[in-house]
Amino acid sequence: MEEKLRQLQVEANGAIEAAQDVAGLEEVRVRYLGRKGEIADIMGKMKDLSNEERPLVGKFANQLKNEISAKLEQRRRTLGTGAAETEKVDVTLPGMQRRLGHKHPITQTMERINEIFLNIGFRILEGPEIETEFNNFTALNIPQDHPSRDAFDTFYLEDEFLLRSHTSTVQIRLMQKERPPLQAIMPGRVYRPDATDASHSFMFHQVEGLMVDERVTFADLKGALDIFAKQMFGTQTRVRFRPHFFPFTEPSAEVDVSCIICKGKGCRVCGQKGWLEILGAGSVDPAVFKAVGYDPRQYTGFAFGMGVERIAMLIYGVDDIRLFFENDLRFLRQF
Ligand code: 2NM
Repeated sequence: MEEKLRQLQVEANGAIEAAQDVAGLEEVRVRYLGRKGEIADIMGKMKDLSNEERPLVGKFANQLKNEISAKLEQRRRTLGTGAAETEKVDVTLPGMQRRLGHKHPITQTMERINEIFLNIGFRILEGPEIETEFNNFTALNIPQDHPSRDAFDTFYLEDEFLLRSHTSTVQIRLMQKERPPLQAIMPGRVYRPDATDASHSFMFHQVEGLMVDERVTFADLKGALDIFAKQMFGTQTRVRFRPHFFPFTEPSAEVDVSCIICKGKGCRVCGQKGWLEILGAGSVDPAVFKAVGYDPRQYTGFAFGMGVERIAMLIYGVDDIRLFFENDLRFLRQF
């Protein structure tokens, strides 16, 4: 019986080496190690052996089982990674395409706005989102009883602090720190406790701008915004100023551009008007200059502000502001 086991050892080793694929190896395993295989057969016949012989043959049979198992495993690995059927490298296949990430559409829109103003001499400035009542309201000539100051329109924090409701706060900081000539834009996040719907979000982005020097006029404002509108929305774009009131500018205007969808003919996006409101603007009110310690007889200036989400929605044809903030990649990948 020992002789028979030695013979099996030689046979099994040969069969393992001869196997050409994983299926062939499996056949070898079944033939030698299977429940009705050669080794099981010998184990079954061990009851006929003498008491002296039985443990010796049993030990040898077990060793052989382990040996065959190990050799099968080893061979399976060489077949698996070698020149056999799996994992062949085909160098003629195209490379793996990696999907590149990209900037959020709001970031892209804000950077485009920034770039246009940078090109006509404006600096880009940022400031903190937690601000004082003075910087957010008082210095901007917003009266104590103005509705924008109440808790339905502003997020108040502890003490005198709040979440800024516009980036004009950065303009106040700039004017307190430096003297004219000044030319800067202020991009950033602002916060208002509006109920969320398709066109309102409690957090959105603004770009505001400021120019202050001796003899800056409303004509300079019109020139700057005309350049902006043509570069942002296309060279055929027209700009229209409608009189309005803001506490921080005098005179003030709401600024429309000819509809970027219908070019002014009237469509669903512009509500058949042919114009889209995109900006507020005006000449800086003398009261603002006084609040920051400038002499309003020496300096004049203009300021403007726009909402980045609104512009992105117009450019990309998005009809719900909430889509920008849900982080749904199926939406964001389109931009
Ligand atoms: C707007 C519209 C009009 C504005 C004015 C000032 C400052 F500091 F010069 F007084 N900052 N921002 C302004 C003017 C902002 O946003 C719709």
